[in-house]
Amino acid sequence: MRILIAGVDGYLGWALAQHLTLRGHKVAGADLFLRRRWVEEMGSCSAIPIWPMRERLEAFRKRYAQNLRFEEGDLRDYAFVEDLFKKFEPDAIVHLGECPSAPYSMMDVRHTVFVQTNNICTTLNLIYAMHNVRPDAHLVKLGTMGEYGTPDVAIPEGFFEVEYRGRRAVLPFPRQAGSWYHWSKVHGSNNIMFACKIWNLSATDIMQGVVFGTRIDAMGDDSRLFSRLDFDQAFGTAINRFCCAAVIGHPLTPFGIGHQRRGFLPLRDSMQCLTLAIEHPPKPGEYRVFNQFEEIYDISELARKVQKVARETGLNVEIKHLENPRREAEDHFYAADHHHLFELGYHPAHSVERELEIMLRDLIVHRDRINDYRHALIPDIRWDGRREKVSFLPTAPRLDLSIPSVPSGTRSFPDASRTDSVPAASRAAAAHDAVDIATH
Ligand code: USQ
Repeated sequence: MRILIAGVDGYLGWALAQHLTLRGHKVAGADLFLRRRWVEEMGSCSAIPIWPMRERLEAFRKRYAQNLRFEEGDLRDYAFVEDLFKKFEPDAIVHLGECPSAPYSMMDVRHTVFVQTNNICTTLNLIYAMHNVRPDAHLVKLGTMGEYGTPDVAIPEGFFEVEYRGRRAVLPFPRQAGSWYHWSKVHGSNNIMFACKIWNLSATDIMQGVVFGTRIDAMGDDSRLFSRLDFDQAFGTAINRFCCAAVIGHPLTPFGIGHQRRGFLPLRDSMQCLTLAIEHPPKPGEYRVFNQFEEIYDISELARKVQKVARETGLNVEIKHLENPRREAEDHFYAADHHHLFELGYHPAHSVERELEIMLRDLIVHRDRINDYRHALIPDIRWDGRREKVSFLPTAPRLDLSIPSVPSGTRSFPDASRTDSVPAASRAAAAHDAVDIATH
């Protein structure tokens, strides 16, 4: 298959180009290197050093015995995008060319407008180029589980059946995003769904959870093939930040009560899932939604996992809760379906602990580099618009036991009613854990 990756220089894009090439696909990529600039703007750097594109391409040629066709350009420029489609004639387009950061989008009006226009515009250009040049191609668009927010009911994969005033219909599940960035993804999803309807395009909208991990097997040992890994407040995701903090002895930082639940998946599984979606395209005119995550965890539980694996690796690190810079539920119901990818043959590669072990080993060698930027671990971008560093909380905040909770590490919820009845004992245990953390 001929696959175009929009945003090939990023955390996911660079790994995916290699994974797909190994599977025998012909890959081309485009990028404007904005991610490199955004992280610099955050006063940080990638924990794993990354090379200029020229060196990356050379290493790629050496390892895979073929060229990765690369074009530098702005996906907001329709002429550039159409030209790319005409030259490469893709069968599938993977859209990773967006600004992926909630905090970055919350900084001020300039950043909000940038993130929304960038993300909406790049998506519109890609769907117009599909319509005009490659109408039979398949768009694989990276959405986010964060489009759904944290509703008090189980989350289906995109659509659900509703009965209202005696009539039934299958409708898109309501989106309740938690940042301007997450809303930009909702707008992108709506635009793609509409394009499929009016132009008979096919698209898979991937609602991906929080990704973590330093490597995929395809990369081998050539450092020029490694993907970036960020740990700053805006571009570092929770587990990646915790692992970078662990190797420099910086406390792990759940925000607030720390019982935010999210779906997580390792980088290597993200590659596997994206590949499954690409290799099993939908029918013409079909807009389908996959929820892409491996397991649901709560942030404090993850911090404890990182702490445990770090201890086994000889690193002692404490967990200290930070004042939450975001406006979000800190302890809430969370259950989501994710059948589609398992039905296509998804097999999680490793346990979370095994993946954490690999990450910590990869990161320890860059300890000095991370330490030089340790200031980037403490957020100052607040959802109320202020720019002011948050403080450590003196003790871990306690759980409010009136809020229904679900067990973590849960995989699939075909029957939503199953998740509603968590025994009070589990909630009490969780509350006990919260107190325990404070004593570490
Ligand atoms: N969190 C902490 N401590 C930290 C960092 C984060 O408690 O040091 C909490 C956040 O408050 C949030 C949760 O962990 O409740 C996840 O935060 P995150 O920064 O790992 O992820 P998020 O901002 O949601 O965004 C990331 C990616 C984004 C992707 C999204 C998937 O940056 O591109 O869309 O994960 S999801 O979260 O499912 O929406």
